[in-house]
Amino acid sequence: LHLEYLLAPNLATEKEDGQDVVWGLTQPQKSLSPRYFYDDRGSQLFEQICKLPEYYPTRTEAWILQNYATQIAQMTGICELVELGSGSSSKTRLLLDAYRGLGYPLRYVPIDVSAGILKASAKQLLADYPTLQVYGLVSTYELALQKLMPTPLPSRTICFLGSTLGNFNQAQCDRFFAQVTAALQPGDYFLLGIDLQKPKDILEAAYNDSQGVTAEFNRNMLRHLNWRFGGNFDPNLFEHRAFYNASEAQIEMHLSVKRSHSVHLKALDLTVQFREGETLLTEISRKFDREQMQKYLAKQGLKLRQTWSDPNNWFGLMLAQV
Ligand code: AVJ
Repeated sequence: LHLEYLLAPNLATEKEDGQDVVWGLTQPQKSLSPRYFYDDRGSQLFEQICKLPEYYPTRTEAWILQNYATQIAQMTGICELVELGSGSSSKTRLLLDAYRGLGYPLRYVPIDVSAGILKASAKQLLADYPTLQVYGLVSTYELALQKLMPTPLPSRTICFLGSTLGNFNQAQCDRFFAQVTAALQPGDYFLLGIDLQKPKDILEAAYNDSQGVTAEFNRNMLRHLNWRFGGNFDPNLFEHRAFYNASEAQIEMHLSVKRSHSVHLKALDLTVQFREGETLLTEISRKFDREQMQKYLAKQGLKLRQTWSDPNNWFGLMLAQV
């Protein structure tokens, strides 16, 4: 059998895009969706973040997968792997290795808003796993989950790794889980990676790295908006700020405005005033509690089958079943 690789470009509609930008920039606390971090340059910067000494989540989750991927594969049996926010797919390789080791057929559906990184990593995967079938979707999670075709394999596992769930507030979480469970059949699985609560200094260091990569990643969102919506943000007028908000149990990343100025976004017909000292919220990264998450999953109709963690209990990987 030959490898299949299908890319559906621009599934994400531009129309749906701009509206949340207009909304976010006209609220009292200005904000933007973290998915605007991920143009091709942003995805590259994120890959650099994952290798930073201060940024523990990626290597901690990878450690869990290195140790338990075979157990996960044994529990799910033969299944199609759908990955939301697949990026470089480097952690996914640990899962693919486990399924391959058990002699299971490999079918992978990576979903990402960044076409560049999706294409490059799908090509590399096809070269490295000769029996793999890949169906990539360049899309937001919401649209891709609606577009999933029935799988020819006995079941499906939707993977949501890296604690990307932390980007969603409670209302967004509720909506997201409704979309996920709608894309699953009874017996299907959901594999979720979550960053767990831990001392503030460890958390804050992870989002304020000494090399300034996170600061660059944060400001890159403005460059992305400039080319995407014909904007004239000057990234030099914004400073990276990241801190732990303990009462909300979340890291917040802001861009702090150095001096008052206005910004115009042509394609959105929008002019925005920024005051000196005002901040633009670009990301929340929630830190979760295992027991609370288990209860929450149950409320969403997902039965927790197992949780794996690292020796420090810094990160959790949960396998749930519909
Ligand atoms: C990809 C959303 C999990 O919140 O830690 C990394 C993104 N932001 N450094 C995170 C991020 C700043 C990351 N997630």
